[in-house]
Amino acid sequence: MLDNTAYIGLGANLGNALQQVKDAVATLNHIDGIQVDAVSALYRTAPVDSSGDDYINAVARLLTSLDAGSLLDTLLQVEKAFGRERPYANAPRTLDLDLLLFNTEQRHTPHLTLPHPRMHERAFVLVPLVEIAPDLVIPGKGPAAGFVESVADQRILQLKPFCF
Ligand code: PH2
Ligand code: MG
Ligand code: MG
Repeated sequence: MLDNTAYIGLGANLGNALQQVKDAVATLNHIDGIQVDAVSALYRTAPVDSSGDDYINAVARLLTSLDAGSLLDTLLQVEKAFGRERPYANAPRTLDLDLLLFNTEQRHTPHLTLPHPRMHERAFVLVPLVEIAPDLVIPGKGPAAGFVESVADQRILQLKPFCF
């Protein structure tokens, strides 16, 4: 049963970033125990605490039978399959899949912090997230929409609706 609801952030700024983000959504939807329930538009965004080209970002809502740890492992496997390398922190990447929210879980472990600790500070997460979940509340923080104004200085451009 797909009893859990997760939100993930997708990002890429190396190779054919736009195609990789689209292909990643299709790949996730094909995995047993994961169903992609909604995807935001694709966005072009300025790198935040990072270098290289502009990013392509999106946010997806997943329904899943996996627990948070297994979902995280799966996301890391998909990143690897898309050629992800980690030469240094926040290096340009072919694909980044971040677990933002898992149900209303709050946890802080060495491998996984929920909600994602910086999600409320980043336009490239908040804007696509609020697009697909306007009333979403970030556990321990408050309504996601309430943070959008505070990231208005971060450049983000909606590219096109996502079809999958
Ligand atoms: N991801 C980061 C760091 N900076 N900037 C943008 N615009 N988009 C990202 O996905 C991104 C970032 C760390 O994962
Ligand atoms: Mg990231
Ligand atoms: Mg990541």
